[in-house]
Amino acid sequence: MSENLKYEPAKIEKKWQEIWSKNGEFEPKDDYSLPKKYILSMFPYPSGRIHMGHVRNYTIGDALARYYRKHGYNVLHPIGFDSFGMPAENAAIKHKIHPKIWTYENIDYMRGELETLGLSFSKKREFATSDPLYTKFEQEFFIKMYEKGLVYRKSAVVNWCEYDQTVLANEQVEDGCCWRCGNAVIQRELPGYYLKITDYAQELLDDLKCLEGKWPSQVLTMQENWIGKSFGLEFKFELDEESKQILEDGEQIEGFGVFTTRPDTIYGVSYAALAPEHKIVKRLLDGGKLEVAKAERIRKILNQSPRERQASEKDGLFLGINVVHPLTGEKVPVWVANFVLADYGSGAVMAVPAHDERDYEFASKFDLPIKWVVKPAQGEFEGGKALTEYGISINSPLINGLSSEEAKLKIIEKFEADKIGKRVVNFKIRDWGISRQRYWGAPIPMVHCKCCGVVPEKIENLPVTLPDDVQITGEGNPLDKHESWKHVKCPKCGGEAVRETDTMDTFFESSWYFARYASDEKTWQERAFDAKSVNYWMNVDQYIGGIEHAILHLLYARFFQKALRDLGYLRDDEPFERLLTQGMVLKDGKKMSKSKGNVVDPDDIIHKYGADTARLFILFAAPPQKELEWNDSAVEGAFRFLNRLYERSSGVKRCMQIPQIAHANLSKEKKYARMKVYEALKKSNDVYEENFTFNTLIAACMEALNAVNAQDNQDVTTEAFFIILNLLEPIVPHVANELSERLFSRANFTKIEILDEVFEKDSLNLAITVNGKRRGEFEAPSSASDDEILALARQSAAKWLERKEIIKQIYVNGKLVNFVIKG
Ligand code: ANZ
Ligand code: ZN
Repeated sequence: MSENLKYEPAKIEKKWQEIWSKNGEFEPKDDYSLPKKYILSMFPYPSGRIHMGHVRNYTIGDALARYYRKHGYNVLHPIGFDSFGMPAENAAIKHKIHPKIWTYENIDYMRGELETLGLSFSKKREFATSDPLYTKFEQEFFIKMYEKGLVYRKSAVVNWCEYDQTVLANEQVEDGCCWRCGNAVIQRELPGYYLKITDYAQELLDDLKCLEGKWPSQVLTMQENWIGKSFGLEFKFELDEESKQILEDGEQIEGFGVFTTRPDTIYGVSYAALAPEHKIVKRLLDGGKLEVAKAERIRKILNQSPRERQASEKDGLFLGINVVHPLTGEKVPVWVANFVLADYGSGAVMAVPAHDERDYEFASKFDLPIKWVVKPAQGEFEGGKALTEYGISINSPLINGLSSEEAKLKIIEKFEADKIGKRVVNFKIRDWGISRQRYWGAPIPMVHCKCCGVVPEKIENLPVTLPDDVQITGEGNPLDKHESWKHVKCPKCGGEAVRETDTMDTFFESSWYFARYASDEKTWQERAFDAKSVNYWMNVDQYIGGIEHAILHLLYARFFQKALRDLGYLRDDEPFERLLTQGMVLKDGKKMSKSKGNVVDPDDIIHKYGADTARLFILFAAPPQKELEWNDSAVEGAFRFLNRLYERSSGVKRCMQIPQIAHANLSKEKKYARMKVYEALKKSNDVYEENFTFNTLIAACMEALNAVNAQDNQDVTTEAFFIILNLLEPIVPHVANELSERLFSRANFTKIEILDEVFEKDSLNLAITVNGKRRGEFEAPSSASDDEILALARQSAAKWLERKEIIKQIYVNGKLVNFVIKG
């Protein structure tokens, strides 16, 4: 063959990308009778350039998509852009560029970058979440949810930066200061819209069971903890008479409720603790019932976010009031404490320092009594800390000797019988506040009317779009200052009204984009989804993304799926059938990041070696779930392998199908080469469909190629190329398609039968044991008779059998020969 077989990635990659694009090879088909696979990598934020994390994410998804396409599936493998959000506004402030322009320029650039990687995305299904057509249906969902009571408006305490005039997410508060301007963050009550994710708490928890074995167990545990279901007792502490008088001022306060998951420890209560926001604390503060210094300390805690309080030392003080223990009648002092959360349970706790760590820390600091009411079920307790495990009740008249489980139920029963408390279930998960005082987001489609109050925009008026002419300074919300946009007619009475100027949390957009891809672009104009196609494609068969989304995004998306199902838009209960969380890309042991200066730019790698090398390295360097350490010489290695593959292909016969080979007649090296090739083939289904250990498949292909290079049979080489190119096509699609076109006219790519004969061994490797002791091994032809094998064994074992009497010789089929000897 005289063809020039120099590997020139730039040339062939461009060529194939154009062919794929021209033929529309990656567009999903509308034939719903075909078996389908929906493969989805999490869509990117258009920050400007793609990074190695993207390359990893999209290469994994692409390999799967290409694999399933080869195997006859109708594949949906879409991409889009999660394009609303803060960075666009920050760019606007810094570079005086409009967020929209910045965003869409970035999208164009990144789309080009993704194309150079040869990713098999559908082009027709691409969208950006800031597109008005996307906003339109997002607002429709918001209104439908509002009408159903799944969206509501309330005032709540939020992190507020006075300087920037905006709410900050917990993640944007650094050491109590605004991450952007550095001013102190305060806690402020602000009205906003909330999504009732708590309505779905139980279902979100229950359905985690269906995901077992299909999602990483770590993610399931994180979601379970976040939902945080617990059951226990709620009861009311009565204030004693004196305390009632202290609080007497307005509406009578008789006592307060507490929630405990450990009613079995009730005899160990040594104080009660209230959240600083508790109404009793407020009453004392407002009534001037506390010393100035005490009031000051409480106000300081009030100004901290829950997160900061959690991070700081336990703090609090005695409030000068007492309650009565419901079982013993003892006097229990009431404290205010920074570790009691205002919005969990009743915002108050019965404190049992002996058996709760936080109560213990607090009691130790303030010298409060510690009463032991549980002992370990087995062994001794060494003390010096709280005994938090379940055990056996002690010092507890009603329940002495019972296990903690039994005691818990017995106390609940008693409280219920006496009508002084009840069994309750609590969830940690909170409703999702989605209001943001920002410009670059989807406007919340609500109108405030003087007469009608809060009114949803009419569906036919959607989308409510952003005005382009705004001043973005970073102070306050530009929408709030845009008079002509803001003032509208009330959708209900036609009177003077004002638009809601808050926009939605961008997690709102990423909570349903996967379902949007499942309808085609013609549907998008008119409806959120086309029922037939969305029911065909959903749910996502394989979702791929970073572990950093283990809770928020994945939980919100699960919630949306269920809420949209109940609104009649979708069918499935869960959006993502299987989830793969990819590990981070590191360099020198650290996450690649601009600030650490250890970034490797994908563009540079593609420019130097081509996309196939980048893809091969990324999938070869580590299993996808594990961290991946960047390694320049391994990149070189990947490149060299592709060169070898390319050069070696000159010895391959051009043909349209796998040559027939008479295996038995081949020499040892040739048989070995075939075995290695078929070993790789045998592995491949598991790799692509089950465990995603692409690295082992690539290694198997490399070994196979080496074995092929060590022999010279053209049929064996041809067969090897046919198979290896098939196996590697999802990973290095440009090289594989190029060679396959030359050698096999791209004839393909059907399922290749695994031939058993290539795994049959010519010779047996047998062990020799003498009196049960292993002495060595020997080789015998597979075709040898038992007698021939024994004869061979005697020869090989001559050293140990010399001048000995053989009493018995036993051949254990295929394994070993044992000699029993005397002397
Ligand atoms: C007494 C007790 C004794 C408790 C004991 C624990 C161990 P989970 O499981 O997370 O639901 N608690 C109740 N409301 C609280 C609030 N608003 N802020 C902070 N802590 C609160 O936790 C329930 C337990 O957390 C409750 O059970 C209560 O302390 C505390 F040996 O009551 B426990
Ligand atoms: Zn009105």
